[in-house]
Amino acid sequence: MKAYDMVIKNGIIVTATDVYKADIGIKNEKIIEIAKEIDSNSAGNVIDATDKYVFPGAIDVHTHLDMPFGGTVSSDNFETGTVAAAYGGTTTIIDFALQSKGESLKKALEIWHNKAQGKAFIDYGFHIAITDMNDEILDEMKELIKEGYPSFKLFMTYEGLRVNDDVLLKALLLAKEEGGLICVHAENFYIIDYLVKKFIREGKTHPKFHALSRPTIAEWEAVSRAVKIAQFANAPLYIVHLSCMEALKEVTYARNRGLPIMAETCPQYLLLSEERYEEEGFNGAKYVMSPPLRSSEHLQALWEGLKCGQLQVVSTDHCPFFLKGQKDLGKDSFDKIPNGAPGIELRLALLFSYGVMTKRITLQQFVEIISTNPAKIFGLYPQKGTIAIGSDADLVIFDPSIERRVTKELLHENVDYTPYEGFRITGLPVATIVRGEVVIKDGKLVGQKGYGKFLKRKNLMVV
Ligand code: DUC
Ligand code: ZN
Ligand code: ZN
Repeated sequence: MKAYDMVIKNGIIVTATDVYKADIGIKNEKIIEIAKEIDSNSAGNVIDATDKYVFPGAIDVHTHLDMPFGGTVSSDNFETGTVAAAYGGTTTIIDFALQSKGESLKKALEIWHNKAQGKAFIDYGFHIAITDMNDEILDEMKELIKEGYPSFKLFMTYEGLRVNDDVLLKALLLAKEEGGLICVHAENFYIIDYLVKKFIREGKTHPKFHALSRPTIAEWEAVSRAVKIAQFANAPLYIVHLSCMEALKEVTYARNRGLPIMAETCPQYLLLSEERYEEEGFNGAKYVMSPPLRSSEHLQALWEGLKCGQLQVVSTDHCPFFLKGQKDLGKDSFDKIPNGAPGIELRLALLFSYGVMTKRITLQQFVEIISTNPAKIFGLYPQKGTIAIGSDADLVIFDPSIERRVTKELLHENVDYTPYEGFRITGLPVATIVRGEVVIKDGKLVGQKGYGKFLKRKNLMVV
């Protein structure tokens, strides 16, 4: 019997705290040894990682695969979406099981488990998006936290999905008591509703009016309100896809006072600005997402927020829709364009190229933001999110010398465009390993459909 199933030789290991050269020995899905030199004669598989970084598998805590939304369904399912994620170095996703009105949370989970079952190439967990709250749902939340579903999302906007402040307060109080975490999509519904109706009345239907109907003050107000309700409840709060500097200031102010407020941003809010909505014809629809893209001063502020640790995570909010056949549901009016954009595959390459290479963040911060913090916040640490003895052998071998220009053809997302077309990237994953199994190697998919397993989560940490 071999001492190791796999040995990764000569790589530069990067964790949230360290950068060092060592070999990694893997057996039965776990890292069992990290040493200067491991004898690879006793290994089933040897991967040479000379001159390459070895990162803990990246964790994307915000994806929408196979999600009914805006009159259609997001175009990546748990097969295509997890393949694209794996190509990009992501080894775990946490997707959203969306409660339908009048249905239980367990029903939502059953539906989402069926969507994922037998399809995923990488590991996955579920947050539960609560759209219809009552006392039974509060009881269900309690149960589900114990069963490995400790995080819940509430929408403060979107007709049909949104909840009022009383629901937010009840959910926060319960999560505080039971060890769960409430996540919010924070935008003010009434400001948006007023502006959307006004623009439509005035015949302003171009995609750019999507952005103009969701000004930063709508996000700022909702983030500010959510933070204050969390403060009253003495509960931790996680703000998803934060996009503007006013909202960041609210988070920073709260954190500086010691409050357990956490926030993520996404590559689109760091790298794409509102001028994109001016692209010719209907092309601005590619960027119709919520919150919308902002002006360049906001992008700058978000990078600062990452650098200073006021933003703890970069996720993708991957929610792809084909430009032809889906986004064009809103050809005649921006409010009918399904909200969302693809991004699951390029998160590491973009953050490495535009964050690490430009020295906006350090290599260790990069790992913290894409893997360690997501694992800690959402109850996967130290099983995932680090390279340590006993942790799952989820690893990304990353070649920092590869240079590419992004084209849609380079990617594996099931959608007909990428918002990052033409972006220059430096560094790409050359191998993605999930629990000791190679899923991607040298640009080829070698993993097995259905290998990805559902993850129960517990022991959430505030970072
Ligand atoms: N925002 C999007 O752009 N798409 C999916 C859901 C969301 O909140
Ligand atoms: Zn959202
Ligand atoms: Zn989302």
